[in-house]
Parts: sequence; C-alpha cells; structure tokens
Amino acid sequence: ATSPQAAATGATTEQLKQNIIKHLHSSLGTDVNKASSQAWWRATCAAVNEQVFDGLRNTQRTHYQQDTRALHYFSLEYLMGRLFSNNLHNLGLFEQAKLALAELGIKIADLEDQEEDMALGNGGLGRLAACFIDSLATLNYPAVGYGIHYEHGLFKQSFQDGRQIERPDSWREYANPWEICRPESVQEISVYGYVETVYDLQGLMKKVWHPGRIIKGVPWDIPVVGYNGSSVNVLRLWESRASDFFNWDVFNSGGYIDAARENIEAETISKVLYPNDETDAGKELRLIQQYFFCSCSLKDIIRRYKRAHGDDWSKFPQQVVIQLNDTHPAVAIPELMRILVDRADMNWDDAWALCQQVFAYTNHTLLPEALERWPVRLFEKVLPRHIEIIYEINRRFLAEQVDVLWPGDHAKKRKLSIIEEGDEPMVRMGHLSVVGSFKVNGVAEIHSKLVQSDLFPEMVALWPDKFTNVTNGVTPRRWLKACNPRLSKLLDEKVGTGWPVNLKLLSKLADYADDPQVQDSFMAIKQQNKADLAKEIKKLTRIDIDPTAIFDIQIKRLHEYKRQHLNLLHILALYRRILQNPDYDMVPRVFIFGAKAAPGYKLAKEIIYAINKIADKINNDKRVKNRLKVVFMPNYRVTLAEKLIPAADVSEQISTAGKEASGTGNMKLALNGAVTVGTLDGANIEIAEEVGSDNIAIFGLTVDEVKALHASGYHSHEYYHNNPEIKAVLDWLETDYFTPGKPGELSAIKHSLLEGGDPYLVLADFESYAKAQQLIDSWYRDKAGWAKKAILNTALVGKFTSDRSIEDYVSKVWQLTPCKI
Ligand code: 26V
Repeated sequence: ATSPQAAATGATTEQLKQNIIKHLHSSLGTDVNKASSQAWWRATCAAVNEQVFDGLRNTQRTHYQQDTRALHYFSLEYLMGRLFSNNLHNLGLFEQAKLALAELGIKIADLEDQEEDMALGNGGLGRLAACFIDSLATLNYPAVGYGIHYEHGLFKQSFQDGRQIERPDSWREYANPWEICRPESVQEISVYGYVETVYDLQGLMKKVWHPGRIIKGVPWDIPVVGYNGSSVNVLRLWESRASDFFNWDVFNSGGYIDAARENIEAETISKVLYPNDETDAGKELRLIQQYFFCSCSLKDIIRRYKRAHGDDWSKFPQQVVIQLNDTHPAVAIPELMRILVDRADMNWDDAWALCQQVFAYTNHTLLPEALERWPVRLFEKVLPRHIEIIYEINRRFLAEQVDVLWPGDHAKKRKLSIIEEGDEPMVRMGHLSVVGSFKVNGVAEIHSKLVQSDLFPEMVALWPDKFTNVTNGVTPRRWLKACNPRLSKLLDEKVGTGWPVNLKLLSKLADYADDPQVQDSFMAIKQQNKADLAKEIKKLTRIDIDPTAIFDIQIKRLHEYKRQHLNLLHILALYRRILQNPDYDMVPRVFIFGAKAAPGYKLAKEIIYAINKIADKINNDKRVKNRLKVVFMPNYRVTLAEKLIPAADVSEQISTAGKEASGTGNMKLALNGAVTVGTLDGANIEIAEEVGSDNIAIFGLTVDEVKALHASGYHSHEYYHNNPEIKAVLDWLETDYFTPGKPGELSAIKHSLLEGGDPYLVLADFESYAKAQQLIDSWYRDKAGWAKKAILNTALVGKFTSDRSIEDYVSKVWQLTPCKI
C-alpha cells in the first residue's frame, strides 16, 4: 500500500528495499546475511535520511530565498524520544518501510527497539518543546529550535530493593543517525574575567569585557520532519569544546596539563542535563550552560541575519522572534543588549527598544522553589558585563516605569526590582523576562490567570497587553497515530484520514458514541492494547496482571504537588477494605505508576520506595484475589509512555488545584480514550469543558477553596483524627507490615502529612478522591456506558493538538506567515 505522499516522492517499497541494502553495504560495511538488528536499523535510517535531507535542503533554500521571518525557540530541554517511526510516519513511509523490511525478513518493531530515547529533558516542559517543533514543521512555519547537545540526557532509573537507582544515560554512545555536525557554523563565547571602563577618542565611555575563558560551541543539527512531507526544520543543539585559539597560548607556555584540564572543563558544560525539575539548585555550571547556549544561538541568528541585511539592524525585529521556554534562557536578554551596545555600538535606547520587540516568555510554573533566582555574586564572577547590564535595565525600569506609576513607593520598587535585596542579593529571572519581553504567557487558562493575579500583578498594571494565555497541546502524530495504530485505523474509517492535521475532525466520532458496533470495536482495541501492555509489564517487572482489569495510570515526574502519595493512600484504603471484608466488591484494578524522582529529592524517593514495598505486599497477598495489583514501571520515558497511554482506562491527574500549570499527559491519555480522575487544575479544567461532566471524574478543592483553606489555617491532624480510614492507613505506614522487621521505613510520608503540615492538602482531598474512584468503579460496571465515555474522550479533545497551540502563538505572539515548500 503506497500512501499518496510516498507515491508523490516516487519512493516505492522496492526502491526502499534496494536503498536499505545499499546502505547496509556502503554505510555499514556489512551485508544481508550477517547484519545485526543494529545494522539493519542504521541502514534503514540512512535510507530514510536521503528523503529527510532532501526536505531539509529544500526548506532551507526556500527560507533563505524568501528571507522569511522565523521563530527561534530557546529551550534548555527537548524530550524527543525516538525518531525512527516518527520520521517514517511524518514522511508517509511507515507502511512501506514495514513492508520493505518484512520482505527482507525483518520486523520493524525490532528495529525501533535499537534506538535509544533522545531524553534531553526532564518532563512536561521538555516534551512540550518537542511537540511544538513537530507542529511548527507540520504547519510550515519557519522555525529553529535551539538548545544544548547534552552528552548525557536524563538519568536511567532502576530499582534496587524498591529504591530508585540512577545510572547515566548515553544516548549517542555509538553515534546517533539523525544528527549532523556543522563545523562550519561553530561559535565562540566568553565567560569569567573582568570589565574595564575606557574612553574613546571623542571621550565617550565604553565598557570592555576581558574574558577569562573562551569556549567553542559546535552545532549539531537534528532535522525535524513535518507531517505529510511539508517543511523539514532544524533543532540546533550546541556542544561545548575548548577553544583551539585559547588553548594555543597555554600550550605555547608549556602547560600541557593545564591545557588538558581546560579541555575537560570546557567539555563539562554540555556534559549532562540537570535532573531537577522545579527546584532551583543555583549551580554555577547550570548558569554557564544557560549562557553558553543563549550566546551561541544569538550569534548564529545574527550571523544569518547579517548575511541578508548586512549591518542594518532596522529589520531585525521584523525577521527574528525568540521564545523563551521558561526563564532558563532569560540571560539571552542581557546578552543581546551586550552585543548591540558593546559590539555594534548602538545606543542604549535603540538597543532596548529592539530587544523588547524580539523576546517573548512562557511561564511554566508558579511553585516558588522553581522560580529561578541567581546570586548576584555568581553573576559577577561568571558574567561580569551582564550583571552591569542587568543593573542598568533594572535602574531604568524602576525609574521610568515603576516610579512613574507609583511615585515614591519604595515597597513597590523592592517588590518589582529585578534584583532581590538581602544578605545574598539575587537576580530574579522571572522579573527580567517580563521586563525584557513583549509577551508573557501561561500554559492553560487558569494558570495564565494566576500568573497575572498572583505572580506578576504589578507588571500587569504596568503593561496590561503584555499578558496572555496559550493552552498547551500535544502532537497527535506521535501521541495517537504512531503510538496507537489500532485506534488510528478505526479513526481513519470513521472520521476520515485528515485527523492527524485537523484533530477537531475527531468530533465526528461522537456520532458513534452510542453505536454498539463502534463501542465494541473501540473497546476491543483498548483490550488488545492492554494485552500488549500486560506482556510488557510481565517482561519488565515479572508481575502478572489481569488484562481485563481497569488499567489506572499515573505517569509523570514524582512530586509532592502531583500527589502520587494521594493515589498510594487510596490504594492502601482499598487494600484495607479487602482485608476487613473478604467479599469487598470492586472491579479488579491495576494501578500503574511511572515516575522519576530528582536524585536529590528525598521525600520523592521515599514515595517511590513506599509504592514499591506496598506493591510487593499487595501483589503477593492471596486474600486480595486479584482485585488489586500495583505496578511501578521502571525508567519512565517517552518510549514507555507510548506503550502505556494507548492501554489506559483511567488517567490520574490529581495535583493540588493551582499547582499544575497545565499538564500534557492528561491530554495524551484522554486522546487515547482514558477517563480522567482529576482536580480542577491546569488543563484538566479545559478538558472537562470539552468532554463534559459525564465523561470525567472531577474531585477535590478548587483553586479558591485551596486559598481559603490555607488562609483560614489548615490542620491536617484534624483529617487524621476525624477520618478512621485516613488514620488507619497512615498508622499502617509506621508498622513493619510492608517492610518486615523494619518498622518506620515508610514513615516519611506520614510525617510530611502530619508534622510537615501536608502542604499539598493530600488529607483534605482524600475523601473526595476516594468518592471519585468509587464513581469510576460504578461507571466501569456498565460496559456500554464506559465505552461511550471512552469514545467521547477521544472524540472531544481535538482542542489539545499542539497545532492549535502553535496557531495561538502565531496569532497572539509570533506573527509568522507559513512558507510552503
Ligand atoms: C525548573 C528547573 C529549576 C532549576 C533546575 C532545573 C529545572 C528544570 C526544569 C524546570 C522547570 C520545570 C517546569 C515544568 O516542567 N513545568 C511543566 O511544564 C509543562 C509544559 O508547560 C506543564 O504542562 C506542566 O504542568 C508544568 O509542570
């Protein structure tokens, strides 16, 4: 079966076969008789790359000739996952490749498993960046993603006696077939040193930065293939190396050892992704990472601009827009100022006006511990010229904006200052980002409201039009078409094949929600996906699960605010009910977790340990009679998500209201027909609006109720003393029931909920959560009723395609025009 796109490119199954064999010979130096799966995979990648590179050349030539305005997405993280089947799907070659390989005696799934995940991100923020660059290419918008070429991505997780063990991830140990090194585009950047004030011949003051270190940035390009043979954009990731130029001096003065050490130090910058999300560690290397990639990227953008426009800066804001993915790349703002004022000799006002037309900032979290602040002291050491520029930006902001609206109000100045005063003065990166950007957005309606009302209310008073919302989305190509081929086929039949690029078409499926035949097909597909997952679970954990049980899935980073421990307490309550009443009537349920904890986040690791220990006990307790199983899948990552999501019946989205900015897993699970158990938080609210209250189990305190409860004084002890089930399960954690001979091993959770004050209101929401879970149980007993809910979830979440998010950014922020290739 040749897809129309593939036919148009002239690629036939036969040609693909010949190409794969050709590469087996000429690129891999092996042949069909002795090639390993790895070699077959690499040969197939090489064959696919012939088309990828054609698209890349065409796209770059077209953008250059038409001198298009382009988006530059600045992100410390891109959680790409695997690219093999994604690229095949987007080129329209997947079915052909599958056939071609089958004729060669190779299973395509075996080749897919040869690829390491490209895990250059922590969680939601990094995966969002990956979905966005997919949509940008699909929608033919000129765009470049900029980031860091980490040698080691997010750590690999395993469990040892239930405890998380981290091992380094080496995704490109044996070379990655999708990346191209571009030595012709290296950049050099500076750090450390001191600033000298000099006067030129006219007596004008100039600042000269004498760097202490020069570092080379080597760009690696990863082609980003749009769906349906549209544009092929690039993700450009910078690798750090010691500068050749700089090392010469050291060599010449006889310092071989020093030179070698400097090599290592320079290479350290892009060595490893920081595995914390949300808690700001304030590490020097992290600041250097941020500056390194921002400076390399800005210089790259300026080099390209100058090729077309020479030294005329006037068109720069017309051609260039830069989106800051959270505050992590905010140092790009003073860096562009430095380039314009110190290097291009532009006056401050013109330079600042230009900057403010170029940058836009997305906020991804309200958690105070995640709001980035850097010690001024550290800035002075690493970026001595930038801290001066930040002071000047701040001085003018306070004098020309704050003092004009609130004359003489020193409290306001203290609150709004980019520099936080105190024993250790700090640079507030959020403030810097708002002041330096022309647009600021949150990532779901409620989150954007809270950004304005709680985080930056005075900034809204100063610039009401600066603030906006863009609700997140996910790419349906990866998160439905590629990961759930069975459901995709059904959708092709029922709503036509246009849904991957027009996800609202899925709403046609709602017409069939009551149709018994469609219900049967839909649930049969879910059942097959569950059977596949059950096999995978057996393979990875040795745990046997009943594939007809409810598959209840919570997959996301481990965080107190995401409340995996609320889920766990409810599991304990169910277990206790079963033990107290051997005939306790419940639909069999498998609770499945996937989550990595930041290596330094103690309580998160204790929660993982507790889930594993409790799982062990429950899974081996005969009295449970298979009503309850608990599985913690190790090493949760994009590739595992692709197996879990199509098999989910229930999606756990249970953060404390006001804490989860948006969530995107919630969208992926609903899209694949899972029913959400969720709080009114982040995008759950918008999902509920789309699917309707019959098709989602909402529970818990609202944002306003959370605020009111905190204001009136929250006492978690009261819930402990007033609810016997809560008391029993918390006390249970202190015994040695789950850790024989070692009482108290699981008590950290109880401690945080009682003595620790339960900052995320786990106990306050427990009862309401347990009721919502009862509702799920009763809903599931009605087979047709459940099928209808599942179908309506898939049918009604078309809003959450990242294509829609991108179109929102384009109309509200970026003002781009599509460029057909
Ligand atoms: C923060 C930090 C703090 C310093 C150390 C390194 C580091 C790395 C990442 C982060 C930010 C994490 C923020 C994040 O991932 N937010 C998530 O963004 C998703 C996409 O917008 C959103 O769906 C989630 O609700 C939000 O938690």
